[in-house]
Amino acid sequence: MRKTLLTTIAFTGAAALTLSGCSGNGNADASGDTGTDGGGAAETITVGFAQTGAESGWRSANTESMQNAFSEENGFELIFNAADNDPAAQISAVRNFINQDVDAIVIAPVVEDGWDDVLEEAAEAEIPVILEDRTVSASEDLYAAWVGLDFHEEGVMAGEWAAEEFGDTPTNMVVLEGTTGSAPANERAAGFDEAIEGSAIETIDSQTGDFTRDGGKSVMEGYISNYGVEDIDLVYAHNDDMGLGAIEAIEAAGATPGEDIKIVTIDAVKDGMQALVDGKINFIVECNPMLGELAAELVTDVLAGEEVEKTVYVEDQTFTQEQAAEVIDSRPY
Ligand code: GYE
Repeated sequence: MRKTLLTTIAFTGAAALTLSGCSGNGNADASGDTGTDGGGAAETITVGFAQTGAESGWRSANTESMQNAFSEENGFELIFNAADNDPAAQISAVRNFINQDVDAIVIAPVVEDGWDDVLEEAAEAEIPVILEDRTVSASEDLYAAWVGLDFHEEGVMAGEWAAEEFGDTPTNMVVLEGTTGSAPANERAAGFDEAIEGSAIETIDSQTGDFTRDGGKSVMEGYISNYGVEDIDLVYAHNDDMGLGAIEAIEAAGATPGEDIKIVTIDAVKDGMQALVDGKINFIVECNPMLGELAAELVTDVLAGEEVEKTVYVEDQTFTQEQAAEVIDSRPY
């Protein structure tokens, strides 16, 4: 599998992109103009960033990381758009960036499908596109590079924990899915299902909570009223925020999250880690949101005409309650 893993340590240094494996040839059409003038003095690089929205703690940390990396101090002018998780609004934000003739466009795509036309328009306008966080189903030739996480592997790690925890004990699981059609929702579901194959865990229901705390809470309330707290053993939430919403619903129903109903989530943001330390969540798979520096580096390199790695994966880890207690105070998000 073509894959490059970067540990969190890499975020601090300029050495972050010491990569191996397949080198993308970029995209001749999408390589665009350079961000420096002939005389050597750096020109400001104007970047349009189409963020998904502000649905979760992960997203806030990711936005902050991007804003810090694409700062004026670092030679960027960042035009920021958050699409409120609306795919059509996000595509029109990208069209606006093309009309404004920005130097480069960075997208955290809400959903995987539907990108071909606007990515072709960017290529025609010779504006390189770098994807961060989520992936698209469009051809790799339509963007210069992608940096993010291995969502499938995150699902596998969550599922392996569940299979280990419940073993052969018949277990009723409900799932709180991320945004329908998004890469992390698709891949975290598939990875988890693979890992629990052959176990006694049965998925009794699976619905989207849209990666939000409110969404997780109201879907969980529905599960509780349909099945009763006593018939639900395990919640798999595709992110911490939905798990935190589920905790509220479980407590409101008079049950104890983490004991009566076990919870496994993905992200490892502050509030999720606190709930893990408090025993309300049982296991968390990390999803590192600090992608700004790597994205900025890719933008700079692509604009300079350098060959960049097409696919840059950042490594994730997992946390038990004890591990969370050890690191919670030192984590940046
Ligand atoms: O897990 C979730 C956020 O795309 C990896 O989006 C990201 C996901 C993250 O809303 O909290």
